[in-house]
Amino acid sequence: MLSRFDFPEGFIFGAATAAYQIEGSAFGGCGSSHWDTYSATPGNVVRGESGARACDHYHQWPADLDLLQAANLDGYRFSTSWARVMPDGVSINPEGVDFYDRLVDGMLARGLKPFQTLYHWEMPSALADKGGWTNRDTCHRFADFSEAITRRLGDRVASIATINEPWCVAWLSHFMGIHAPGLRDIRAAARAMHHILLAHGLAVERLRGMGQPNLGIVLNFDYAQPASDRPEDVQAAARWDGIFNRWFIEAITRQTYPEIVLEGLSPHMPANWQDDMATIGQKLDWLGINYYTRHLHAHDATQPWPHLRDVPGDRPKTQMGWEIYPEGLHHFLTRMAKDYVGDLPLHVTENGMANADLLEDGRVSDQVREDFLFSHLAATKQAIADGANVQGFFYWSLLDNYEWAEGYDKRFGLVHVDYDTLVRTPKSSYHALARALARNDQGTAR
Ligand code: IFM
Repeated sequence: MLSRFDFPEGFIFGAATAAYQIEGSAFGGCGSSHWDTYSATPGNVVRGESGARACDHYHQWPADLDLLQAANLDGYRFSTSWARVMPDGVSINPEGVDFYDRLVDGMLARGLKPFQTLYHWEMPSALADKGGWTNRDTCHRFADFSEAITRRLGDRVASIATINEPWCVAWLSHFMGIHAPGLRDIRAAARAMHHILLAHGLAVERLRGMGQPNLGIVLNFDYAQPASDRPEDVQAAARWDGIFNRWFIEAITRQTYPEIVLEGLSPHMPANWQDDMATIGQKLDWLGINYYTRHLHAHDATQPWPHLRDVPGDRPKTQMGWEIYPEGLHHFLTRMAKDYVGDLPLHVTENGMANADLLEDGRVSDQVREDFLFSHLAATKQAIADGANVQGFFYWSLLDNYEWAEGYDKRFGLVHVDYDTLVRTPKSSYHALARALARNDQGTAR
């Protein structure tokens, strides 16, 4: 079994959450976001569930931070909701900013390094009404938000990520229609694919100008393999790889978009998009990598571009139906280092699994999550040995929480949450991780 001492000195072990998924959007003067309205529309979310109460972290945050500390974690990846900080998208809600101020101080008091994410999907409804990410102006409003919250927290956070998972923000939400705002429109998708990157670039430019250190972005990656060795399927996997895995990192590191994706998106891109590429290509201080699974792809001539059909793989699957494939994490850590970012610090900012966990006699036994976690830690360790400069690993998620379109059905937490009583129960995976991260009294060895 791996332990903290199998990783370089100073490696950060943490857990991650996001505001809408845990806080409760009905409290503290939080404004309406597109997730409040998307979930209020029949058919979008399992049982029409929303983040109105979620895990009530807005009130229970001290106990939740205690759980992080008791697990011997070094850092906490959290997000600051745009709709809570700026309920109408432009003016500040002092109560919201005060909440995050207390939260960050609470982390520091417990020896936890705060890793902040600026956008984990709470687009204020007032800005969604104006087109959200299809509207270029939203990028400038996002830079304003980034500046406002950083003026309050920037002196105490360890790092800031601009956007969480731009692929989900743009493609999943505007092309596949699975997340808010639920569009299935290639033109909206092309605009969002570009504007989310422009928002990132403008925010980095603004924060860098304020002297803020440790700026990065969190990209998600999906291991794309062809369903067969037929050339059409090989090309299909390459298209998916382009849309998911290359579009964002190539824009940031090379100031270009992959040709294989422009083949489909070019006619729908916003005018003069090329002029934004220098802004998008701001220097990063670190890169966050979220990794969960792989997909197999086949060519589907019956569908318009990108002509794709998923084919089920043969590995065991999580409660989400996602294949467990730790080799993919090693692939992306070493690929990012080799092809794109060299020695830039990398963090595994999310990795975890949903499981149909059962609370029995006050305990949750989730051996399958322990195996998942330690196999992905082993893949990370191997990537470090193979030259990737990985400096942190954050498990998704600390708590069972609101899994977006899946509502509260899918449990990703190290800690079980009873959604009726809100009682938290650490699972066996939590205890296994805490043991692996324990130090002795001198803080150096067990
Ligand atoms: O719950 C999400 C999180 O908000 C973003 N990354 C993937 C997780 C699991 O689906």
